[in-house]
Amino acid sequence: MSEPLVSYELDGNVALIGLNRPDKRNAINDALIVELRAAVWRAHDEASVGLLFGHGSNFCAGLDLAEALARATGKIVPPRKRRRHNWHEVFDQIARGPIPFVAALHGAVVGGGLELATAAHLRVCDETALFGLPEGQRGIFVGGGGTVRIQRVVGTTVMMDMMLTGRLLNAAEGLTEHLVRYVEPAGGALAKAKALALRIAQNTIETNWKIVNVLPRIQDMSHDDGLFVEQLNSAMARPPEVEQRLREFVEGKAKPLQSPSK
Ligand code: 1HE
Repeated sequence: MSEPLVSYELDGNVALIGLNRPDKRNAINDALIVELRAAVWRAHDEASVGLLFGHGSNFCAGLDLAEALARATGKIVPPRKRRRHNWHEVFDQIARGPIPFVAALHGAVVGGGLELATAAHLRVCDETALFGLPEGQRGIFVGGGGTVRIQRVVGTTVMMDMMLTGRLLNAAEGLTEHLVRYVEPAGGALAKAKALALRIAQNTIETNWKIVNVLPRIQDMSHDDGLFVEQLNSAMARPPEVEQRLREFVEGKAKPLQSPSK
């Protein structure tokens, strides 16, 4: 049997989801999207946090250009279910599903690879990471939610530059432009992402759900509507676990907050 295009492993309550086409730099073809979709849905069912990473020397080289060419020249027809299984659906289920996702990035994080990475809620890279949007050079356009998500992360000025010139940003630039929150030495992104995922998994499932679902929606709202939705969410009935956590703090038994350097 051939290797899966997406690996899946449940480590405690963290779902490790690995793009697994290293010989093609984890380029995303239709078959990979179908497997990624299944992995994300499975993580929703059984994990508290998802972790995306790439096998081999890169996170992801974006759209499979060979398959795109074959499609453009009529050599292959898109699967009938393509519309329902497309990138937007899967990436949105990462970005606005029930659990947070962390992405561990290294090597090429380009085109659709960057779109996938920015669907995750927290991104870590190592020093080998290179971020780019080479769609302009390939004569195509972003199609995995990049205009919505990447533009929001880096701002229009930076995204315009990345798309018009196709220039790559290194890890330090990625940090400056908020593509990542943490930069690790080469080879260190996955371990750091796992540590972050484990920490996030200690939050209540309800609060994590609110963080990843309420924040982006409030960004789309007016000031007034945003405050109203915040109030609704903060006033929502609290499960018993919350009472216990509040009591731990009030009784001086809660763990101190993490120091900023960690
Ligand atoms: C691929 C792809 C791919 C590699 N589709 N096959 N993405 C891009 O424009 C990026 C294209 N890729 C690259 O620029 C480079 O491959 C990398 C910088 C990512 C890595 O370089 P390197 O030297 O390590 O690998 P390589 O020798 O270029 O590639 C190794 C193999 O992977 C080779 O196949 P092989 O059969 O000759 O061994 C490459 O053809 C294959 N490969 N990248 C197909 N992308 C929904 S809209 C989203 C739009 C986009 O994503 S646009 C960005 C597309």
